[in-house]
Amino acid sequence: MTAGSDKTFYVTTPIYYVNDKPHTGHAYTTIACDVLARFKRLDGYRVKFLTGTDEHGQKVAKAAAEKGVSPQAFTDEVSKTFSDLTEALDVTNDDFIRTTEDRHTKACQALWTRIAENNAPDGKPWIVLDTYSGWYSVRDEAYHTEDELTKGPDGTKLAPNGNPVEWVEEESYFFRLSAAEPLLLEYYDNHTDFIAPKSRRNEVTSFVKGGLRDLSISRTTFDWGVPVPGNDKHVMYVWIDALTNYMTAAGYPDENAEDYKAFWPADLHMIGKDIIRFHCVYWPAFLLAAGLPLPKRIFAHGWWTVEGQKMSKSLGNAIDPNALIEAYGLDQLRYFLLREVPFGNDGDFSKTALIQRANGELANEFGNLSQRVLSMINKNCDAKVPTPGDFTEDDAELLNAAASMLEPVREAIDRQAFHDALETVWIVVRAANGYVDKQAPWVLRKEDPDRMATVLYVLTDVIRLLALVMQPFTPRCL
Ligand code: ME8
Repeated sequence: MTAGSDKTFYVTTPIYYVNDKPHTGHAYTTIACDVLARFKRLDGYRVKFLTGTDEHGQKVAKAAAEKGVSPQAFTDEVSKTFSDLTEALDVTNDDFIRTTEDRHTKACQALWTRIAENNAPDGKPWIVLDTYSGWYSVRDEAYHTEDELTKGPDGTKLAPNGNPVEWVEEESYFFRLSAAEPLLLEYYDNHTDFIAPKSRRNEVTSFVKGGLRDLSISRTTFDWGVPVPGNDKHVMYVWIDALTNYMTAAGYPDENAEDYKAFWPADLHMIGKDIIRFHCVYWPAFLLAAGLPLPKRIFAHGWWTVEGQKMSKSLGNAIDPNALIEAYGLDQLRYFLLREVPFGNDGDFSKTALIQRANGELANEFGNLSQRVLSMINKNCDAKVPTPGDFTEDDAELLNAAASMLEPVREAIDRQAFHDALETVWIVVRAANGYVDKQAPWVLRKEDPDRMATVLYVLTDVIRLLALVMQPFTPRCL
């Protein structure tokens, strides 16, 4: 990291539901952000990388009640499973936020107050008190309209993703999301990189064009949440609370805080495609209403299935990343997840594919290249990088390929196209292996030791550059 660098980069994962057991889907998002954070640090940026746990809401209150403990005691215990995961994944987050922290209550209440003080373009306040009646999915902490619901096999009503819903009728504050519609569409139009990939951007735009309903943003039937300022009969709707975490960690509401000035607006919110509506519609609408800067970009990646089925606790097929790390190694898992599927697309997880990538590419291609070169240097060059003679055309070609790899990798990283970055690296790995075979330094050892020294020098330099660029992806073995 460059000390005092004025280039900053702030990247966030979603904050994970505290009472779920971490699985490989969560690990995927976190690893992707870690690669970005590590890459940017190496590239001279001052980085802030945030992850954490989402701890309020009806779902958590219910889970705590089932266990017979207070929600606070419950979250204190289970939040650890996610902070442990960051360690197991060797991720370099700079902060781990828990939404039950005081700093967060302060930020949520300040943001709410600021929105409540403002009027929408129609001259009416953004927040109004009314009554909500409708369907709510506790599992998703999301409201659904009647026409969005589907029917389960036994005739019960279900959310579009199959989760159960319950009827809710209570006094509630509403955020007048409908009044944000033109502001959002204008914002999307003027900021074409705001939502990525492009297919998601189109999806969001057409959703907003289809008309937005006002959003119920407080609840009165339970109290496990941030109290609404000025009316503590209400707690905030958990998504308002959750989304605000990104600003809490940057020091909000202290807009003079060093972190706030350096890191807000965030450069990137990384999310899965399941929570696009919350991040690309609600969150920007809240910030527009508050008159605060919006994050620069939101990238929604695809979804991993396991043998064609959704990865979930209820199906019992959620893959425990710890078990994969134990069986195959962390770097192998990190590499596989980012290499196997173009980032943004869905992927189907299989152990065979993981093994193939790890053995075929990491071990046989890169590992073998390094092993062959380094052991020859060890045996024949006194374990020191040899001094080269004049370079041939083949030498120059390979050196040049390695030296010009960084720019396209950097560009791919900025598009969150990890698969493109890795493919760029692998073109050089393969070229280096081709070069070893052609130059055959083991033959030169006897016939032309000076030429062998040059060949080994060239290869060492190429391996050095490869190792540097791979460090963010596979930080342990390289
Ligand atoms: O949604 N494939 O938390 P969450 C890929 N608390 N990614 C997956 C995945 C899968 N099968 N399953 C989960 C929440 N993910 C809210 C977020 S943010 C202000 C609040 C990843 O614990 C993916 O990134 O359900 C998804 O968006 C996230 O986990 C959902 O985590």
